[in-house]
Amino acid sequence: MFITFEGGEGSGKTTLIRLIREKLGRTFDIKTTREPGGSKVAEAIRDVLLNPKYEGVTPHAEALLFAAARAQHIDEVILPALRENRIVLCDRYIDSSLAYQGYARGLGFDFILKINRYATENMPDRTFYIDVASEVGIGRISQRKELDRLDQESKAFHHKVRQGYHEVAKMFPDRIRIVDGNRSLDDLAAEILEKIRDLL
Ligand code: Z5A
Repeated sequence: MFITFEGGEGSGKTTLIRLIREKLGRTFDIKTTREPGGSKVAEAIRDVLLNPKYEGVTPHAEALLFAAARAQHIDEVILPALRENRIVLCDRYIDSSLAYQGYARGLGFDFILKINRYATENMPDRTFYIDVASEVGIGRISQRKELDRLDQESKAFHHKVRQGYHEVAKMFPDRIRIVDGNRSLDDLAAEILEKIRDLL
């Protein structure tokens, strides 16, 4: 079972994955991972993508680098874990590329789907999109960490990302579940856990 978590910055994905892992890990063998990154090579690509010192990355290069990191991550980490019958919980995957590069950057969904077809043919079994207003999410993380190159984008960009996710959810209604992120993390984890248990 390959499950992904999507959302804007500060939507709570990282914390939710940790909470769900704690609970599900009592019964199942869980592998948690993230994008961009998850393996040595993909983490190196992550640095190029997110470190503000690489401010000249063009939109097309950005989209291709995310896809390259994904190609490495899926072959090296996700597929081996699935072959061992582990449940993979992944923080972001292809829907991030659709919402950020396809929609907010304006490269288009077709372009993103096309380049990602070279990266992987594997789609998640289920995706939870944690929906919160972009100002809420950015407000949460700005107190916590140094903002990376994409965090530093304009408010308008982050607002578009959210709109993009809603368009992506319409494209994949069987796979993507929209979860209202304006609740406590414990409530959110309980709801998602119940949905995962139904699936299992
Ligand atoms: N990106 C892309 O453009 N294209 C792609 O294909 C891919 C990624 C794969 C990765 O950033 C960046 O790459 C990301 C998209 C882009 N860019 N931006 N901007 P990252 O991995 O560094 O960060 P992130 O994925 O955006 O996650 P995050 O900022 O760390 O947030 P989070 O994981 O969703 O949330 P969290 O760490 O669990 O929570 C953040 C804080 O909010 C924390 O203090 C929590 O306690 C608090 N929080 C969260 N939810 C709640 C609720 N419900 N109540 C109260 N407090 C909460």
